[in-house]
Amino acid sequence: MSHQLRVATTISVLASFALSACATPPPGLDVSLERTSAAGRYVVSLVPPSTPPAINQMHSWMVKLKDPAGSPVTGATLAVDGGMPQHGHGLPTKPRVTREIESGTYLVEGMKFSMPGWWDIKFDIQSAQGHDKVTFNTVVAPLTARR
Ligand SMILES: [Cu+2]
Repeated sequence: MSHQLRVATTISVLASFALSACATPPPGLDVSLERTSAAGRYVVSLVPPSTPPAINQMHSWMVKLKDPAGSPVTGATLAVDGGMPQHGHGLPTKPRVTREIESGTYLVEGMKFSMPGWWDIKFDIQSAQGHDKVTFNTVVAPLTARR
């Protein structure tokens, strides 16, 4: 093996190690797309894009809000936050809920994931039902890292 080739091999091994370390979520991570909010005021469903977005591709999600009896919650105000708990950084963008598409279904614009791995997505919810919070986990796969 030439010296040059050995260096290239070492670099690619290091790079793949860094990538796999970055993309290993904790075992048993709950990635369910429907959750009850912390105080039980809402049942929240997260609707990701039908095609997983590429790394660094701007995209939109939908959030559906229901009360515990199953009726859509309209006229809510939602704030979006999140990040990578294993890396200690937040979202690379400031996503916003821009409008209510239909009764109880809200559009979240400006979502972007800058690397594969475990991300959490948090919503702070305010409506006539009261204030509450919910956190979702999502794992961005390295295979979607098309540019
Ligand atoms: Cu990260």
